[in-house]
Amino acid sequence: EGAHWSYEGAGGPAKWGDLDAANKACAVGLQQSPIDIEATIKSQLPALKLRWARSVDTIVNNGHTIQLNFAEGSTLTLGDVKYKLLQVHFHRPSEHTIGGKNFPMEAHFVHRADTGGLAVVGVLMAEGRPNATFSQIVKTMPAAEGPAVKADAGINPNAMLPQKLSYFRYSGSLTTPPCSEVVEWLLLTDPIQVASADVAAFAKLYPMNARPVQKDNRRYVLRSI
Ligand code: B30
Ligand code: ZN
Repeated sequence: EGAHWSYEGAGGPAKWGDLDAANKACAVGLQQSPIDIEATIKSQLPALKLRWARSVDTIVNNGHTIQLNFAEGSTLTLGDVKYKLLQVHFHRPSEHTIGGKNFPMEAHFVHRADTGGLAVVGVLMAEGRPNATFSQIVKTMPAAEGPAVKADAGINPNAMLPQKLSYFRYSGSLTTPPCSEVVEWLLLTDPIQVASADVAAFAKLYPMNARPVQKDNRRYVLRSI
């Protein structure tokens, strides 16, 4: 686990590019994430075909977030590309901003294709009605950094999706070192609601684990119709 980077101080986002030769993209990449979503282009985009099973395997506090790892068997199909669901993890506050505004949290469902390309489904999290699945995650998350432990079999990733799967799409990067520019970002337009007490419990472990927004350079953001 890359131990030296952080969200504040000497190992903070402004220094990520200098910490390791492998992290050059963090400093010089022109397709970095996250970004502020402002002007978008309405487009006929493929539907997000999410076929997620209750295949959550382990939960881990890895020192920069809480992450749930999935067993084989959950997929995302986008047009004719098929991806496997690997993991979901959380950021606070949201990494993507909408018109300059962030949300209390953001979930990242990370998928990988056989070609190595990643597709991350981002879900913005607003405070409101409790989400039973997120409550279950918060209740069982390890308080200290350590090894992955078996996750509660009841955790259903589908219950952390809004009703409508409209999305913003743009080409970007991992939001953590090495900031590799291999990510097709699929940020859902509609947030989910979670209990403010659950956000507060997450914030006790991770008060701030969001990279600042990056320049869009020559990129456009598409919005599904
Ligand atoms: S994100 O969705 O852009 N925030 C990775 C995947 C998705 C994002 C960021 C990073 C990733 O796979 N990173 C490499 C693996 N990690 C180990 C890990 O899973 O937790 C290596 C590392 O960062 O040092 Cu920590
Ligand atoms: Zn993330």
